[in-house]
Amino acid sequence: MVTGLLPGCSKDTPSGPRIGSNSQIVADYESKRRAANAAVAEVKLRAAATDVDLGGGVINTWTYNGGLPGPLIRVKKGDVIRATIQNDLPADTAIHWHGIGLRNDMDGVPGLTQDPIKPGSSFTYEFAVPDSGTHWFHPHLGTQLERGLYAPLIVDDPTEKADYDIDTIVIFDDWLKGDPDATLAGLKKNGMGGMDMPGMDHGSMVMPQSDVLDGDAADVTSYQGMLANGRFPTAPVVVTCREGQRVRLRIINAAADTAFRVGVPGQKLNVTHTDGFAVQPVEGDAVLLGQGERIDAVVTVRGLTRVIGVGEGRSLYAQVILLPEGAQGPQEDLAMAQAVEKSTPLRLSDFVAAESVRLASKSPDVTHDLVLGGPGSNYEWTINGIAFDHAKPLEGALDFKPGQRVRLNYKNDTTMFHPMHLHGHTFQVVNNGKPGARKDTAIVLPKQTLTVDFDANNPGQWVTHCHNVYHGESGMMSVLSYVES
Ligand SMILES: [Cu+2]
Repeated sequence: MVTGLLPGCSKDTPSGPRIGSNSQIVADYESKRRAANAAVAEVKLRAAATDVDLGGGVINTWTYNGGLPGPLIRVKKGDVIRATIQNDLPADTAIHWHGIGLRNDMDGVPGLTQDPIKPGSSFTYEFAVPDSGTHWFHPHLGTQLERGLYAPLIVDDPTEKADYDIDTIVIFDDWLKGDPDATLAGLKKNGMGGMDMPGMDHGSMVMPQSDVLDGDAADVTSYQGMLANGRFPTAPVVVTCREGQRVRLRIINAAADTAFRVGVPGQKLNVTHTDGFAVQPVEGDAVLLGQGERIDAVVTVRGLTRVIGVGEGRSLYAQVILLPEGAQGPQEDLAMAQAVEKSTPLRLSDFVAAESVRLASKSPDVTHDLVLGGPGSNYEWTINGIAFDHAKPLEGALDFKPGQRVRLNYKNDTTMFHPMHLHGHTFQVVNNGKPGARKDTAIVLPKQTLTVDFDANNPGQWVTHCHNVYHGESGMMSVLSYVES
């Protein structure tokens, strides 16, 4: 932990012209990253309002290609993705490729890395995919993620040793009652305190609390239920398996305002990856996923096997069922969900990057502090005292040069946890001075500091922000900018 520095400043901060997303330097790095014979995956996406069956009623919401989740994109490490998105929404949009160390001008941050894609128009993203893992994509704009615009992006590494029989993607989400923009407007109008629906009386309402999150678990209480792969727990997705099969679960938290405690009752999870990067395998009864985080874990099919995610502080759950042929059982089991709710999840400090993906040992060239603050009287959430303004994104930007080892200290000065995400890079958590997990999103607990290191090997301008959609949209976002050496 670094002390004695002004928030956001570092005595070793470099200066020089900033490298924007349209810089030739960004294109040059992509040329080096992209092999001449790289396979190109052609993807067609359409964002539009569609009817979706959540297994508890059909609703009309915004989706990719009519599905919730949207369509899986699956490629190999080193491939190129060429994805054309047709925007048939009544609003601007863009796509952020969460977890991919891609070229900066394809990162999908309107106002910083591209112009928004207007209704009725299309845009083609094209980028090389340098790293394998369990990733996903979604808009980085307003509350659109909360409406259901998200989908998995799996990058396989053909050289990886596979110690499992099949893999299954499990995406957890929280499903709001009502309109996300009205919910955000209600939060801004009423400030803090869970007054999420205009006109609703929250006088006696207890806000969600979580022991493993050290306090407040959420800001919005008006959730209809939790979803796994787009379904409520009463009508879950059932994956047909064979008894005894080892299943690699690729678990993604796509929720806006909910952390999930995920477990498989009756057995341990053998965690192999955090945010797509290998860790030294570790076993636990459950894992905790903040918004935007992913975990890969191997389990064994033993009769009807439930993958359960309980929304922290909500007493609501969702599940995917692994079902051997011929096995039967109740679709719902509240006792099983309660067992997961009471289980002890692995902590961030339990994970250590595998040797193969560990950063070279090196002391930081530049250190930046990011003090997380809020909420203000109009529900502003801040980094270093600044609520991010899309009209002037570089206000408070933090600089470094290509090739530098950068250290970030996320200092949480609030009473709530924040799942902080960094675009375009996978950092390495610093655990009491020792190497921790490689991740791109990590929970910063209230009144705690999370220290992470990364190598500045992907020039451009990248946001780091809270992946609680309501916090990110209310200002908890900042730009990290490369400057020319
Ligand atoms: Cu936050």
